Order: sequence, then C-alpha cells, then structure tokens
Amino acid sequence: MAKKPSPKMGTEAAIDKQLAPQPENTKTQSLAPHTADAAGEQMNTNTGLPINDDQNSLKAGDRGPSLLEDFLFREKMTHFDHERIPERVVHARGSGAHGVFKLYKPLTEYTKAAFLNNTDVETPVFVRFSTVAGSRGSTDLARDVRGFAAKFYTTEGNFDLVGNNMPVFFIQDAVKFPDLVHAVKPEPDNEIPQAASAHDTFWDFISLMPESAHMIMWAMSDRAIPRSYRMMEGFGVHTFRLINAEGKASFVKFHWKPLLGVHSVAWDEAQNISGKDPDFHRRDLWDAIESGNFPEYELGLQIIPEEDEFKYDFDLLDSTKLVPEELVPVQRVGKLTLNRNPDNFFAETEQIAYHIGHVVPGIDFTNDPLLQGRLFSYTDTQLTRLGGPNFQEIPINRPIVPVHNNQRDGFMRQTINRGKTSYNPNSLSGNDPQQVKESAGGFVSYRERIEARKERLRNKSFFDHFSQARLFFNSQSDPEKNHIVDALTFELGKVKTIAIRERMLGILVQIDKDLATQVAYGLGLHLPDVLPTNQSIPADGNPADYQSVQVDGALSKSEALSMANTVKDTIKSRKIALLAADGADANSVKTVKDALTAQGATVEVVAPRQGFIIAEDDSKIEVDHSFLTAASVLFDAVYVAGGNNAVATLEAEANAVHFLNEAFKHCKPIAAAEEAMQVIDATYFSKKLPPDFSEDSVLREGILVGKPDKLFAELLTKMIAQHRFWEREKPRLIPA
Ligand code: HDD
Repeated sequence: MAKKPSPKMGTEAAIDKQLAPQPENTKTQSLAPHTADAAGEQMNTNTGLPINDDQNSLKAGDRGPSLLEDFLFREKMTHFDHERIPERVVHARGSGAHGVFKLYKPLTEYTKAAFLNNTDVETPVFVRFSTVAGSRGSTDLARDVRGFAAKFYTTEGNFDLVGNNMPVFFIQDAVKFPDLVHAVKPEPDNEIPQAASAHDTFWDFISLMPESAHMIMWAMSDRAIPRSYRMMEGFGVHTFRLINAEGKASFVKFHWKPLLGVHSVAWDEAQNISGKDPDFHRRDLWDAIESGNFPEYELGLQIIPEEDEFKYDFDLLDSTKLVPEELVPVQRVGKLTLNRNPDNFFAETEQIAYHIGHVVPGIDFTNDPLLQGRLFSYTDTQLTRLGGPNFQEIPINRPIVPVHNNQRDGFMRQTINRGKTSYNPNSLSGNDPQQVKESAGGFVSYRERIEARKERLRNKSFFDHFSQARLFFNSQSDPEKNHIVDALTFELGKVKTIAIRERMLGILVQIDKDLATQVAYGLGLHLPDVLPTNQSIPADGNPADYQSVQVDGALSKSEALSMANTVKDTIKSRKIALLAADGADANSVKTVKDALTAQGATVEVVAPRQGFIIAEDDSKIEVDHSFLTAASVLFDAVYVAGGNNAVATLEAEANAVHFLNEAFKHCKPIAAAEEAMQVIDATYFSKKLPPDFSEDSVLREGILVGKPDKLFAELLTKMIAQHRFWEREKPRLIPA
C-alpha cells in the first residue's frame, strides 16, 4: 500500500522522502492495516478523545499543584513509564530490514518446501543482523560474532533461518549456553566490560573448553569486525534436514553469500569507529537501502545425502565443525534482496521473534545437541521479552497465511475468535479447524529411527577439537594470520589472571605452534610444557574418555575460509572521502566524483569548514563534512583534490594530514591529484611512497598520484575494489 500523502509541513525534502514509493510484498501489505501515519492528523488519546493542550498539566490555579484528576497526564505518563521491554539476553543490539527471496531453480529433488520449489514466487523476508554480547545501545563495531536471522513469510507459514556470520559455534551442547553467555557478558560484580570478550571470565571459560578452539579462531579473525552487514556471510551453522515429497531426506547446511564480497575493517579502526560512529553498521544498512543500493545475498546449500552421514572425519551433528566447501560445494539456489527499511524500529526490529523451531514442511531438524537445546530456548525467552504467549500476533511476527487453532486468551490477545468451540475433536463446529493431511501439506516430523539408551554424555565423534581450528588458521592469508595473532594478544593481554593466559597458550599450541609462540611473545610468557586436557568433563566421568582426539589426514587448507579470496570486483556503495579546500580544481573534482559515482560509490567532500568551498574557477562545491565531523575511519578510500590554494590549505591543516596518515595505517586506497603531492609530502608515509605510479605498483601499494583524468579514475576504481592493502602493515610507520 502506498503511503498516505501528507500535507506540506516541514521541509519539501523531508516530505518527498516520506512519500517515496516503498517496495511492497505480501508481508509489508499485511503490515499496512497496523501502520499509523500522523501526517495531517489531529492529536487524540488512546480512547480517541481529541486533545486540546498537550503542553500543560492540569493545576489548581496558575501557580498551583498538579491535580490527580489529570487523566490526560496520567495516560501519557503511564504509557511512557512502560515503554521499555527487556532486551534480548543475547543479540540485544541489532538492525533489521525487509526484503524478498527469489529462487533460481526448483529444489523439488531435495525438499517439498513450497518456497524452495516455485521460481515465480517472491517470498517476503525480514532480516535482523546483530552483535551478540553487547547491550541494546552498545557499539556496532565490537569484536563479536554477528547474528544473521532471516524470517521467510512463506505460503506454508514462517520459516526462520537463525544463523550467524560464522559457520561454527563455541560449544557442542546447549546445556553450556548459559555458562558461555555468563562468561562473555560484563562481569557480574562491576558490569565491566561492555560489548567485549577481552576480560577474565570469558577467557577463563574458553581456556577450560577446548571444544571452543575452532570458533575462537573465527572470533579472533577479521570476520568479527565486518566492514558492513552487507559484506558478511551468513551460516545456519547446524546440519538441518531437507525432505522431499517422497519422504526422502538429505542433510543440509545453509549459507548466505553476499554479492559485495566479504570484507572487514582493521581492529584499530573498529575501536575508532566505536567512538566516531557507534551506529556505523546500522547507519550503513539504513543508508544503503534508502539510496537504492539494496544489499543482496545468495542462499547457498551444501547438500549431503543421508547415506554419507558417517563419511567424514567429523560428526555432522557437531556444531563446532563445518563441512569444507572442497568436500561438499555450495550450490547457490536463490537470492535475498533487502529493499525496504522498517517504518518503526521498535514495532518491527525489536519485536520480531525468531526461532529455529519455525520450519515448514520439507525442512526438519537433526539431533545436533546444540540445535535441540535451541528448540526450547527461543519461545521460552520470547514469553518474557514480549510479555506473554500472544507474541505471534504482533504484526511483524504474523505469518502471511491466516491462523486458526484452538489456542486462546492470555495477555494482549488480539484475535477475536468466534464460536463456541476451542477444542478438538469437537462436533459442535464440525471439527473445525481441521487437521491437515500430510499429502495436503500438514507438517509431519521426519520419521527417524532411534534405538538408544537414555544417557547424559557426549559421543567420542565430537572429541576432535583442533583439526578444524588448524584448518581455519592454515587457510588464512599472512595478513589474516597476523590479525589473529594480534587479536589474541590484545584479548589475552586484557586478562588479569596469568594462569588463564597460560592455559590459553596450552590451547593455542595445539592449534598451531607458531601462532602460540607469537602470542606468548606478545604476552611475555613461555609456551607451557604440559598441555591442558579437556576440562569440560562431567565430575563422575572418566577423564581418559574425554581427552581431545586428533584426526590424521584431514584437509589442510580450504580457500573459502579466507577473506583474501573473496569477490573484489566492485566498488558499489563504498564511501570515498574527497579532501578539498577553497581554490580546489573543480574539473578534477567532478571527473573523479562522476567516475566513482557512476560505479555506484558515494563520494563525500570533506573540507576545513562546512557549507561550500569556492573552487579555483569561482564555482561552488558543496561540502558534506568538516574535518571536525568526519574521520578517515568512516570511509573506504580517500582522494585529495588539486588546485594550488586548496593544497596549500590542506598541507597546513593538521586534521587533513592526520586523515591521510590514518587511512594509510588502515591500509586504505589513497589517491591524490598531482598538484596535491605537497599534501602527501606532509604525511609520515611520504617516506614509503612507491618509486612510480604504474598500474602494477598502484594495485600493489594502494597509492596513486597523477593527473585526475579518465585513466586515473579507472585505476582508482580498481584500487578501491581491492578494499585493503594489508601487506602495507608490515612496514607501517604511522602512529596515527
Ligand atoms: Fe541463539 C538469539 C543465533 C545458539 C538462545 N541466536 C539469537 C539470535 C541469533 C542467534 C541470530 C538473534 C535473533 C534476533 O535477531 O532476534 N544462536 C544463534 C546461533 C547459534 C545460537 C547461530 C548456534 C549455532 N542460541 C544458541 C543456543 C541457545 C540460544 C545454544 C540456547 C540454548 N539465542 C538464544 C535466545 C535468543 C537468541 C536466548 C535471545 C533472544 C532471542 O533468542 O530471541 O533464545
């Protein structure tokens, strides 16, 4: 439904934006009756009474006390007093968007799920990205796992894919989840630190849980500091089941592959962004969608025939393991496009309730003990968070199909159920609502044969804790390995208890000796002689049964695990800072700006002051930010404009020089018009300039100085598509 036109209030621009057509789908249409738009409307109370004065409370006399009678005051204040609901116990900080999923080819061979069979249907989706540990108001750039939860509103009900941006998890059994979360959250005595794992309780727990070794490698890698929600992968983590119409099952791992590639920021940069713009990822997602740069991800499936359940040297039910893409390739089966921002953060992003138990016929679970525990936790937590059993009636959570069952009443019930019966079987209502036969789409759980003893233990097939941690580390490029060493040295360096640091070295040495040696050096410690065993043993278990096992002959490298191998062929939606001052060369500013904008990038002018700068030819150039309100960490690349007076100003402007030094430190592409060489000369890295600016050198070093013509702009585009020049870190001289 198109938005209601509002009368001309406020600025014209604001009104235009409000009226801009929003992409619609069956879910957003279903939200329309619940959507209110106050434009052009009068103010009234929740009971519909027109309000005459919303500025003054009712008083006895013009300077007298307020009166209890003031029901208008009381209604307003009571509602305000109850505005907050509990934040999510994990994943509290998040951002959401509407979108659509379109299938490339029918997957009838594997699943009967309708939305995975019909290529004509566009399935509405609502995605929520999140960090895990921080509170609702915490920074987006914390070193953390990112949640990637998608709710598909299908014709057979909602299917939720509640995943992360890392394909494995810290623990193998859900019973350890409260311990993991208690350990990573701020410490209970002083509630420090916020949104950070760099503290004693987290590493105490991890150092006693060797099964977390693989996930720790991911969490200490640059995957934990994404450049954007639009540039990270997503994973369903567990092995699920697909079931076809004949009842045949296959195992499946779900993936999301971002079309913009997988990119990260630098750790020092992340910490800076947290101060300059703690909403960096939220803003990036919002702005991209507002400007029509719709984030796109392909849905990938790794399908494993049931017969192959025991083919691998790891257990498919173990969530600390991934299935290397070399063993089972990822088939890209459809595309998710996020094309509409929510109308209201609270109503949609905050109140959405995901649950891995929301499946449709054709998708089913496995016995992964982490998955099994999650099946309990999500509904349970929503009951408290959303205040009762009727949270599925909140507009964002409703399926696009009508709901009929015999569930009734409870806090905030919305549906007015007609009739006398709310039980089944019944004869008074002809047994309605009717159960649905399996052949007509009724959900039937997969008929898995189970012959077992009831036991509280973990299978030995879950005991290899280090092979895949090593596989991940070995698969990284040198800069990525260095970043893992740095991250571990940083995190463990913040741990006060030396015994915990030492115990972690005992874990690291079992992953990779070189890695452990470098971290030990940074911590000023020696590698331990005695290695820790698996401490997470039951008190009455036999420790010998719980030793970590090593698997021989496992895969030693997997290309898909390194971000160095990601897509690097686009600058779409990248942000480039164009440094300029009065006297700038308007022509070259235009050439560079037009060329980059034509490729889908955004170019923003940063200058000594806001407003306009007067170019060399007396034309006006609009300024987007002053050096005070912008920082290099908020951009992907920087270009310094020419013009004699402008470069003299920039050379003398310490903030401009700092901007460049910092961009250099964070390995970003840097370009300058040849006249601006004197600004580059004022930087620390002028000593590190390549001998020439040939294409080879430019694409190796990420620095380009030259005449800003068409060729220059093409080279600059290629540089920005590279994202970062991490090799630059080694000879880094910059204290920025
Ligand atoms: Fe979880 C939220 C993902 C293990 C219990 N989880 C939550 C969200 C995501 C994940 C993306 C946020 C959803 C949103 O945006 O609203 N969780 C995962 C993944 C896991 C995982 C990928 C491992 C593979 N989670 C996990 C376990 C448990 C939980 C083992 C408990 C047994 N997760 C929860 C929760 C949350 C949650 C407590 C908090 C808020 C919510 O559910 O709605 O139930």
